[in-house]
Amino acid sequence: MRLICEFRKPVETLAVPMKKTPRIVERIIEAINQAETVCITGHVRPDGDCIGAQLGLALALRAEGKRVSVWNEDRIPEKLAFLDPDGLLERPHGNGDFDCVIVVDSASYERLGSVVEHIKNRRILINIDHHASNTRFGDINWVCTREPSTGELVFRLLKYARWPITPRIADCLFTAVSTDTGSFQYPSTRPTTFVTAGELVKRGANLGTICREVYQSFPLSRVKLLRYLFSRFRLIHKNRIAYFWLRPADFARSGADPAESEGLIDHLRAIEPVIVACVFEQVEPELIRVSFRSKRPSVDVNLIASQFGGGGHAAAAGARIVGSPRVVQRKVLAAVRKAIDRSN
Ligand SMILES: [Mn+2]
Repeated sequence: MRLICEFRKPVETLAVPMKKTPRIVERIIEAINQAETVCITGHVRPDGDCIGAQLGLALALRAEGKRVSVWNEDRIPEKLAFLDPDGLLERPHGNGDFDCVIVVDSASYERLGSVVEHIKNRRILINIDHHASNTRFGDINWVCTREPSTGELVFRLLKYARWPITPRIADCLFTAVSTDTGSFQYPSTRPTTFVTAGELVKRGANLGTICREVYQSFPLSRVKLLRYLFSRFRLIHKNRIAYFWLRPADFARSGADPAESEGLIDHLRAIEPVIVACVFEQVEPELIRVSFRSKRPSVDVNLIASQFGGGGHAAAAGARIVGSPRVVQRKVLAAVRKAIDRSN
């Protein structure tokens, strides 16, 4: 028995195998090393992956002596506020003179929203992302679509650069990896995702706090949104399409912040016969935000969203569509029906 134990691989070898640093990552490290001022930014309505990747990278670069700004058009969602006790995240302001701007988790430059107005005076733009629909808008583009989260890419960047991963950074990156894999449930989750998560826990990620804040606590206002969802959602196409309209009045009546609509769609997706779930949200009278989730691998919602100028992943995507609610709904649901009928 003793022998068997000795021949077992020690835990250390579980580490994500680090081959020679890829050329693209070398170039990113070089660019960061040469910069004194860095801006780290992400997409509008930031999610756990975006915020976690931004803050994790920001903390690492601060420790390296960089002057770092972290900018998003929208505020940090309440449930992620525990990741930013010092308020590193700010709204964009001024005409930032940055040596280097790093964009994380954003499929296109437009996804940065109003941030683009404030980062024009930059020397270099680095794009780190995992969306299939990424438009390669940076001077350096590290787009790795096999990776289920941008947080995992940032983790690898830190390891390649040998920048220390502190417990706080581990919290940020674990949150990123965990939220973008639906807590390691989406099929995008890979064996290495668990290894990365394990390494982050080893480096001090506080699972108890993260799970309590991110998954096990909701403001009452969000529960009210859920009540609207369950009382008003519609099923069509032999119950294979579920959809729901979030109206401005719903936010007003529930007191919810628009960020709290994040994840509502998963409750529609979970209904048994549903293949595609859609949530329509009226952002402005003639501007509709549509989110899509697909449960069938042959129904690629990234393709559906891109017909309307949006994008994302095969199983989760979104678009912002100009038009009246009635017209947008008709066009979108027609596209979804078509995609389902063509699939097997
Ligand atoms: Mn992401």
